[in-house]
Amino acid sequence: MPSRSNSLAAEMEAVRTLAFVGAAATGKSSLAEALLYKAGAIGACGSIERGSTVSDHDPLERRMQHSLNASVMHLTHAGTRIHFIDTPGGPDFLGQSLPALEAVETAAVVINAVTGIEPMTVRMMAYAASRHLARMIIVNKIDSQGVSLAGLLADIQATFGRQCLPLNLPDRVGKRVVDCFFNRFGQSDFGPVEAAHRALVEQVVEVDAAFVDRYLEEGDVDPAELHAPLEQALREGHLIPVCFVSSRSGAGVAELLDVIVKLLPDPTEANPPDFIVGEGAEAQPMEAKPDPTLHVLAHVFKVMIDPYVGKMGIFRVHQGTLTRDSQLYIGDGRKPFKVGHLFMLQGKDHVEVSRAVPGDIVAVAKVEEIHFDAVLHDAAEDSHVHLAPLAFPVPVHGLAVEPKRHGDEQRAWEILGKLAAEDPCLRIEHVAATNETVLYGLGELHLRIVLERLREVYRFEVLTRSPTARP
Ligand SMILES: Nc1nc2c(ncn2[C@@H]2O[C@H](COP(=O)(O)OP(=O)(O)OP(=O)(O)O)[C@@H](O)[C@H]2O)c(=O)[nH]1
Ligand SMILES: [Mg+2]
Repeated sequence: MPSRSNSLAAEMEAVRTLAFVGAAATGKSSLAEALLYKAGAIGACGSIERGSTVSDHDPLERRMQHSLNASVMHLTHAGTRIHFIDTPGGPDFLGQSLPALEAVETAAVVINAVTGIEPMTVRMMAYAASRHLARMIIVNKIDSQGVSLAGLLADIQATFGRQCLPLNLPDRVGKRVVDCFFNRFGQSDFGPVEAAHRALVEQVVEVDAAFVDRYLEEGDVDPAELHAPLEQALREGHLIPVCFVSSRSGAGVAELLDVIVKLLPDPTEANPPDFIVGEGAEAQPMEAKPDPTLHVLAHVFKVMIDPYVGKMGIFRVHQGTLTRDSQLYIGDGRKPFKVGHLFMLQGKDHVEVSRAVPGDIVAVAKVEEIHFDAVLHDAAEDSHVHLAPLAFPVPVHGLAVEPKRHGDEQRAWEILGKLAAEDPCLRIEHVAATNETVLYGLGELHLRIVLERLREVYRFEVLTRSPTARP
């Protein structure tokens, strides 16, 4: 009989986490949908055009046909639980996309085969590297006519380095993909598979001198033996795998599920997250251990506030095991809360689960004190643990607002406070000198969406104008 701690460790090692990031309209939400459908997590495959994807569930997202919020989903494939976070690609929504990087082992940067590398591709590759994540590139829309996928791969290598190497190759003009890691035979749209296989194996063995010697002596190494060096290469950024996919035709979707399970890091194989203990200049680095038997450390990377359902805190477990009976402290708060109900999210829906191990992304509802970036823990000694802060862009785009109805100022302040609690890149300030309430966001679109939320979700009307220049 396996002991309880062995079975929890096995459960943790069968968890994968990834965030879909990258430019808008590259097909991240469509890809999330295709993966859910392929894995049997949903019965029908929704589409952006019909406004029926799991990820883009907010009426505003459906109307705009763009994601505006990070959306958390999960599926099971080959006995492995895959948590993934779909993020908005627009630069105005970095307050949603960046925190997703704090909850995952792998940043999957999605590139549109038609438009190629975009400014947001470059930014997200850099953000993910700065958090020491494993990175992979997913080239989507390979069904598109007249695109040069070989040319795009050359662009990717020119921009992000020769370590960007395909794990699979498009074949039959993008109608399917062929594996080039476990397999070395056959043809592809890029020519013989053998060449890509060799490039990949050579890149992986480079991280370990013993494997280099074997490779030179024997001429090849069985890829099944390369798991440990491959994980090391991903951790060190010595390999950035590239996969090809079409979320529309389904080409490469099943293969991507297999890649996630077989090759992407589990919580024990990735670089540890950047935890620190202490405040300000006194803060010291600290390592959370992906060990389900230790005390709990979890990080809230997203907060959702629904006017009817209330607050939901969504967090990633980094250490320890959580159950419904867990009593958790929020940062340096004195009073613990009892978890009660623990959920895994599927877009707007959630399923109750009995426990969560390191790697799991779960949520609790109706805990008022929970806030964005909080660390949840069950040991008093961890009350000063934080995650190293993200380098968010500074919201400098200002708009003065006042309620249409006189006397509603207090309510306006409360509702805006809720919107700001959900969005680390939205700031609200009362400027005493001019007696104005000013919203600061990342751009015009960001603030327009905030105003639409005020109107549609909270049924609250405001008048807006440019903020008065400060005296
Ligand atoms: N031809 C083709 N179109 C696709 C594919 N995947 C997505 N699309 C289309 O591309 C458009 C954008 O898709 P989304 O899934 O919304 O892209 P996104 O990356 O989530 O965009 P943001 O949420 O704005 O960041 C939609 O019209 C999709 O139907 C694909 O594989 N092939
Ligand atoms: Mg989207």
